Amino acid sequence: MDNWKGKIVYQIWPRSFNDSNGDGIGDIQGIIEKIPYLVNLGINMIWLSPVYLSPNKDYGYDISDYYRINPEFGTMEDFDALIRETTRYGIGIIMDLVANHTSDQHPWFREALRDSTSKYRDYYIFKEGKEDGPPNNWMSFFGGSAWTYDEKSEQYYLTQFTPNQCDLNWENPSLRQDIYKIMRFWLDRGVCGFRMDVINTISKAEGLPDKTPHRKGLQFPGELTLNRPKTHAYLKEMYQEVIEPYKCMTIGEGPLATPEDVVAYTNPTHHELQMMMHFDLHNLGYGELGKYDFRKLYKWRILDFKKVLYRWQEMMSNEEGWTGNYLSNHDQNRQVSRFGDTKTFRLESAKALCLLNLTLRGTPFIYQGEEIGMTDCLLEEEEWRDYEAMNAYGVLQSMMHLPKVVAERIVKKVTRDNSRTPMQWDDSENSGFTTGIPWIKVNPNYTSINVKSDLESKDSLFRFYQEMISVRNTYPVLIWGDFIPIIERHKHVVGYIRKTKERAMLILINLSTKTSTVHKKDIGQQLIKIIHCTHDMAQHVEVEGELSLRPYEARIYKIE
Ligand code: TEU
Ligand code: CA
Repeated sequence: MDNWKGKIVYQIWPRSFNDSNGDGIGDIQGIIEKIPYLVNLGINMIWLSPVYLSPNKDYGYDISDYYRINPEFGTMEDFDALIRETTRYGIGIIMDLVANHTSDQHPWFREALRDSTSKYRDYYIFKEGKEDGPPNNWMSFFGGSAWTYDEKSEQYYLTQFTPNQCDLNWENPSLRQDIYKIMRFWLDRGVCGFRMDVINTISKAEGLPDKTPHRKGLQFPGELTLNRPKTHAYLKEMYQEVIEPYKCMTIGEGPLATPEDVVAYTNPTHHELQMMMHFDLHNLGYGELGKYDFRKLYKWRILDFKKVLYRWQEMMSNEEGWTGNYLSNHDQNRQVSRFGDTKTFRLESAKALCLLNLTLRGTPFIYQGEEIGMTDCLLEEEEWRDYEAMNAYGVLQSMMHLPKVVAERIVKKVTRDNSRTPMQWDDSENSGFTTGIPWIKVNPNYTSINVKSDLESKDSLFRFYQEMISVRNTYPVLIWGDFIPIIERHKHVVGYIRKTKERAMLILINLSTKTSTVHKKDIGQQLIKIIHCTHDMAQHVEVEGELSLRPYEARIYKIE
């Protein structure tokens, strides 16, 4: 089943990709229109963020029917057409499997509420409260208590994300069978596999105990709901029931998973998942309570970035784990805004980050719009759309006692809406995304940053992505090779070697806004031949024994 690991995945967040009928919301026909664009880019797999029926409290991650397509996005016929059309071009689709929770509008949950003796009551996690409130002190991922109150039965139910996303009880074997049934349904329709939403939190500690009870206030449950032994047992069962028989692709989302956890999930001999995404690069500069903990001011040093990167890459390489690598997605800032430079070196830094992602060990994920260097979008309060942001805005003021202006600054900086603004196709009104009123504001920089003008430019980022995809496909060492870090203490340049028995490649990436020098003796390789570079090499002069990299310059060499 290793064939999936060599794929290049493009993530589509459908609501903001392409609107075909002018209602301001991206849809499946809109995706079909853009298949030639994706074929041209060179990707061979699409991760489709949820398109199921959903009341959209968390934009599709709150599912009310796993067997139906949200009418905003189209019909089941549209979906079948998407599968047909992508298959023609050898592009596979992976669906988003959101199986830690359902929407509170899902029939299972409605039945659980209506009749507390129904079998569906045990599909969820209901519990009596304590005298002074919820059953325990767990904090939700989005801030506030992780419990929601049901007045009718005077019990609480667990909601680790929004209060409308009810955690499922994976202890219940019949619930697990229902999840496998959903998976088989979509696999039989022709999807190639699943990206599994927060799959590392499906098992909760027995008895649902308080986290560090001596501390006051809500606590993030941490190991009480993350990466538990039973999660591994459930995944092994899922492997037997669905993954192995269908030979499907599986990528787990693993917030707060450590390299050790990811090896446990993904080492092929364990029969669980093929790959997992971790959050450690994205969490750089966050305080210990997560992204709305602003105490480190979201600052990070290249050396910190390298340390995290090297630790993960080396561990996966040595222990046969496998990561899905990404620098942005629908939950994170745009990558040039987060890890690059949007002022002077937008294109250069976008290329450097592309070269990084496409030369790492693991499977690269490209998030819609990153191939043209889209940036974060400044949104005013009335333009915010995401629950997480709006909730955090309140929590920062009420619980952390921050003045409104400061809370507002923080939200604007880290809100997920930053990366959810519409795809910028051209410089016509609404960036060519819709002929109607877009559901969320279009980034005003669409007049200069858009697909059309990028393709017309001699410095096209899209073409750089094409080239890097083809370099990766030409040199399998970039996919399968071991990862060996070099120049570990260099303050600006990320350096590593990818190596198999047959071949070795050297990668150097200047992540800084300054020209930086690498001494040839420090890389320990004499005969190197350049394969690809973010910058024009023609008039570049280098001193004997040194490699000098311009701001955000990145290069791949073949080691002879
Ligand atoms: O994300 C899980 C997750 O860890 C995030 O909620 C993260 O804490 C947050 O985005 C940081 O800003 C997945 C989905 O990708 C996300 O869109 C959903 O909201 C969430 O699960 C719940 O389904
Ligand atoms: Ca539409």
